[in-house]
Amino acid sequence: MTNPLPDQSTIEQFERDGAVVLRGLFSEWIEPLSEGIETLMADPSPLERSYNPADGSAPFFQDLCNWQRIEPFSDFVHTSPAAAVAASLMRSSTGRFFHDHVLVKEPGTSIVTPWHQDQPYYCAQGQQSVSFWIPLDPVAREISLQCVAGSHRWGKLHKPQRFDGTDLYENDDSEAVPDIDNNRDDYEILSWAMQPGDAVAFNFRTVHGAAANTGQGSRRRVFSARWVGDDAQFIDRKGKGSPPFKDLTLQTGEPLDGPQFPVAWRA
Ligand SMILES: O=C(O)CCC(=O)C(=O)O
Repeated sequence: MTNPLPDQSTIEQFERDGAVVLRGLFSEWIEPLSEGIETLMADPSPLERSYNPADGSAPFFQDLCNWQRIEPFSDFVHTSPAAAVAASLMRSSTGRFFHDHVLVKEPGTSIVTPWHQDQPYYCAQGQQSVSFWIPLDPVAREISLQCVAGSHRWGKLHKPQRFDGTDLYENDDSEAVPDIDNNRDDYEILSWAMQPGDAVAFNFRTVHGAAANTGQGSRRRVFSARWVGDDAQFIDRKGKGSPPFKDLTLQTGEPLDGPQFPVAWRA
């Protein structure tokens, strides 16, 4: 492909809004990532956390941290343009992989992805971060990822909750995410109709969510790849975060380094 690196205005948009769409960046990765998701769904990991709606509608499959055992995911981490593009968006001299997350909303599922920020779920802190939300199916704007422009600069981390509304951490008295759905006019909400190969790049602090997959009549498979930059440090959030990284011996404030977090691109 031609030079995949974002231009200056894309980087500035990412910095200003906390989210930007990148068209066609991963077109060559649709087939391998689709194969990877098929392999994963046939043999999910212990971290699988799918939701089966009480109303009997279709499930919302989720699984995390599979890049080391699913070859196409590992290839993506090491050989796709993602690491270099991530570093460029973050203005970092390194693109360090944090983790992968597969999210498949089967047609008809009533599960809404509630508004949230990712950073408080993670054992990572730092300003340099980016998630690539990569749909492998066409996604209508109504059910696409939605991001609140500028929310990564609100200066606070809101209470993380599981997608079923339960608190992630015990005794967490942090502020809940504001009621965005009932006050949509107060916010600039960014969302895009997506084609396979496109990606939304967003900061770990950006407030985001997504509608249920009712009405579209087809699957909404997403491969999400999350990256950190030079300033990434480990943080112990005093609870089982998501993903729950086992076997880490890092202390709060130490660089987020180790075989689980490979540097896939270096200037
Ligand atoms: O795909 C979704 O429904 C939500 C995605 C999300 O929350 C994320 O990638 O952090």
